[in-house]
Amino acid sequence: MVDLDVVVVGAGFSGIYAVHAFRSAGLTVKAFEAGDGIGGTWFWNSYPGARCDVESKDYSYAFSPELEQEWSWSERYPAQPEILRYLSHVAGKFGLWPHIQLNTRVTGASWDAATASWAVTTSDGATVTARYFVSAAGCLSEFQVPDLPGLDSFEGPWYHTARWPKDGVDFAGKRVGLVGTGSTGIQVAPEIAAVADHLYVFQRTANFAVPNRNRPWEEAEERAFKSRYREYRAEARESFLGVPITGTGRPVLSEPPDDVQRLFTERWRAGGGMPFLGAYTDVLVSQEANDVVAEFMRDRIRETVDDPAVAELLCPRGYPVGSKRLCQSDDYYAMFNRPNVSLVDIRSTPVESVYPGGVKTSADSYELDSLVFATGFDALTGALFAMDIRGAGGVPLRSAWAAGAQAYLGVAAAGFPNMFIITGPGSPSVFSNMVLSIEQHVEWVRDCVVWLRSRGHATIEATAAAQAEWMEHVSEVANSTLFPRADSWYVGANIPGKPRVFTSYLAGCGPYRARCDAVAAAGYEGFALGGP
Ligand code: N01
Repeated sequence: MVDLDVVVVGAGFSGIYAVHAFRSAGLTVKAFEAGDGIGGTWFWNSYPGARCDVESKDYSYAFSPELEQEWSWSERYPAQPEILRYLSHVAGKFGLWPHIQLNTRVTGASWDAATASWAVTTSDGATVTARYFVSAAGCLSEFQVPDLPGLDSFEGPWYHTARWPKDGVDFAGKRVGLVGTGSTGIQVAPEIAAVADHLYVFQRTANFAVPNRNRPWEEAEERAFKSRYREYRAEARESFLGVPITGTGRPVLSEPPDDVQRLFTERWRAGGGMPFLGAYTDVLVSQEANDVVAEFMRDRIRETVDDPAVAELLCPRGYPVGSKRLCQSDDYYAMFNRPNVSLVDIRSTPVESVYPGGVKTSADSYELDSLVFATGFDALTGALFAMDIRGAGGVPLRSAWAAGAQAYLGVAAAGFPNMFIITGPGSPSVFSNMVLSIEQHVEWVRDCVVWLRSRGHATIEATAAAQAEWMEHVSEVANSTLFPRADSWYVGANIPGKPRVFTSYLAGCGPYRARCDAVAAAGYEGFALGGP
């Protein structure tokens, strides 16, 4: 006797929607969530300044027209607390709370061929069995703290942004060191600088950031927008990034330079990364085109930052703009004009150690009261490997993916029957509006399970051949772009020893959806189906 139809790991955007979707299809489902609240990435990353850089109207569920009409976002870009309120509202509205078990981490899952089910173990010592095992554990869940010699000896408190204390941190009067200048570091830095005695930003790699131009969402604007929300969502589904963007449709290199400067200036003033990088067709495929954008952005840094030496240090070099995740901020660069902020170049003078009173680089020592790490995540595979997942024949997922993650359509792995990964490696996932991609995956998996039941199939498993062909295609598309050129978390370069594989599908959300639908329409082509 199997306990449930579906076990879901995690209660972030994907887990919450998965619970709703499976329940609505008449399946029994339970989600296990390690946190003491729902929200996933938005639950854990509660650092000051945490805000989504996809607009609220896009970064929200599309499955319920009633929900999208009744919920009002207060700002163009949603801040972390507002996203959590939204998700709580969703869980309440659709009656999901009874099906989510908080404070419970999934520790392992083993496939049992005899019963065609998964045995899922949890941190409370329980085991539950289910026909289907669905990971909604997130792409950026396993956070990374650098292995700095002497960190244990540091006398002050230190924090990682992905485990921020729920009661907040008071930096007033403190000398704070911040390590990490990615999307997170760039968001948290101005908040710390506003209250701290002094902020030292330890920068290994300078990052490109476009302005947000965040602002309140006015009622009239909201009303007008909501009157055509359905049409907008339909456009989003077919779009490249999961957000409708109007580009020129022309390569930057074919345009008169004055026109290029004018258009970039307009888009810089309007704010937002997607419209900026999406203005021309060749920016992410041609280094020469990319250089035009990069230089435009470096000029904006130079005109914002007063000290030319600091400005030069903040100017990113050595990788194409966009090939590391483009950051967004209205105040990061200007923050370096404050007298209480210093930029420390740890590329040329690396951190050697942490001592009880601070941080020592090869050039200097910095007396600090607190340290903040915004040093990122073991992306895409980290959360999956944190569980002991064993597929057919007891093979661990870690071994199956030792040379790099492999998943057919980014949703199912050969050797792991009846297991699905929401926004897994090989899908557009982190290169798209995540909420849209989550909904697409969850709905595809739900429809698949319903179909299997209607046909009396007890099992489904991606074939090794279909998976290999898909990953080859993923890599071919990636290699036609500039993305694999940067040492980024996109290729696993931030995790020592991780195989360097680019595992996101870059052909766009619309074409990807069409491919998934075609696979389903062909009776789940590329999957082996088992009998009752
Ligand atoms: O992490 P990151 P993140 N010594 O990996 C540095 C999403 N997100 O948390 O580049 C010194 O991007 C590292 O330096 P380097 C978004 O998808 C979205 O900022 O490796 N430095 C880098 O500067 C994003 O991409 C939003 O040289 C070390 C930083 O730490 C993803 O989450 C907001 C180091 C890590 O940057 C992850 O962003 C926040 C070391 N040993 C996050 N190790 C929005 O929607 C690492 N670093 C706005």
